[in-house]
Amino acid sequence: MTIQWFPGHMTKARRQIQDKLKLIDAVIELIDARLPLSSRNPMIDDILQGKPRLIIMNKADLADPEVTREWLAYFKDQGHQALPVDASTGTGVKEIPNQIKLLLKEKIEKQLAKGMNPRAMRVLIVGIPNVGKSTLINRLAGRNIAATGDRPGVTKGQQWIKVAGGEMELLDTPGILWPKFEDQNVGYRLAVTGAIREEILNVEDIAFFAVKYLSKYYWQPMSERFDLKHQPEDFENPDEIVTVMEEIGRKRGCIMSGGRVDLEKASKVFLRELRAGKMGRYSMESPY
Ligand SMILES: Nc1nc2c(ncn2[C@@H]2O[C@H](COP(=O)(O)OP(=O)(O)OP(=O)(O)O)[C@@H](O)[C@H]2O)c(=O)[nH]1
Ligand SMILES: [Mg+2]
Repeated sequence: MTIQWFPGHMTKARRQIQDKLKLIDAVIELIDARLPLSSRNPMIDDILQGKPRLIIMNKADLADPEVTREWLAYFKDQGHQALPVDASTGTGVKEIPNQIKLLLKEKIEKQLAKGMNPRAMRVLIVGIPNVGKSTLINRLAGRNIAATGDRPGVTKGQQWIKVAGGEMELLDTPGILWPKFEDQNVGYRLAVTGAIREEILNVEDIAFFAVKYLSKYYWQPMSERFDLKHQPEDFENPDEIVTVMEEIGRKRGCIMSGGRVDLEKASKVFLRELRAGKMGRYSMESPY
């Protein structure tokens, strides 16, 4: 993921999706279940121009299931259909064609009433980089079509992929959207989950952000993992958060000559373990 979102790129990405909208019946908007706000495009409603849309909370296997349930209720309240999915193993994927059918119920019924045979539902997958678009396409297709970890934003000739026994057709190239980055916290959340390259932000800052968040909301799994003794009392006090980071560093042997904790190393170790799921499932945004 090396894409830089300059205004020109955004306009191009937007135009590419809007060109494709003419060809399709419905959109699958992929978001990261751990970050349902930060992993969404800020202009998505505007870009999709009222196309029927299914929201898929992907990587649900990594998210806190309780928070995911809250989000599902939230989206329902907003009048959106949403579905938790783990595209990497396929959990929830079978439900997708049914959900799309529900979205297009009226259209399909009209075709039937006219004595027409409903044609395959044509669907476009959209989402920000690294959210799992290629993985989902491959999962739905039951074979490897889209390269995962592929370079985003490269459009080739358009192809339809038949899925769900021919009931549904997917465009083989997903629509790439940009996240909202005016808000620095959005950048940190995306970096914590590994959705954007670490090099863009300072690794100690990313780890600080994560340790602060986990100290507040997921202290138990984090303290168990690193055998931490003292939960911060004031989460807004940076010294208390850095103290936790130092304790983590000591537990992992990240010590410099002179006995001081190597915070950069500690940060890298911590983030690696977090992303590998060693502290269990977590969500970084909740709707309420
Ligand atoms: N744990 C978990 N990992 C997933 C899931 N879906 C995708 N991944 C992983 O997330 C990473 C990115 O997946 P891709 O399918 O390449 O994402 P993409 O949206 O196509 O990314 P770009 O092509 O860069 O825009 C890969 O390492 C996948 O294995 C999921 O549901 N759960
Ligand atoms: Mg891809």
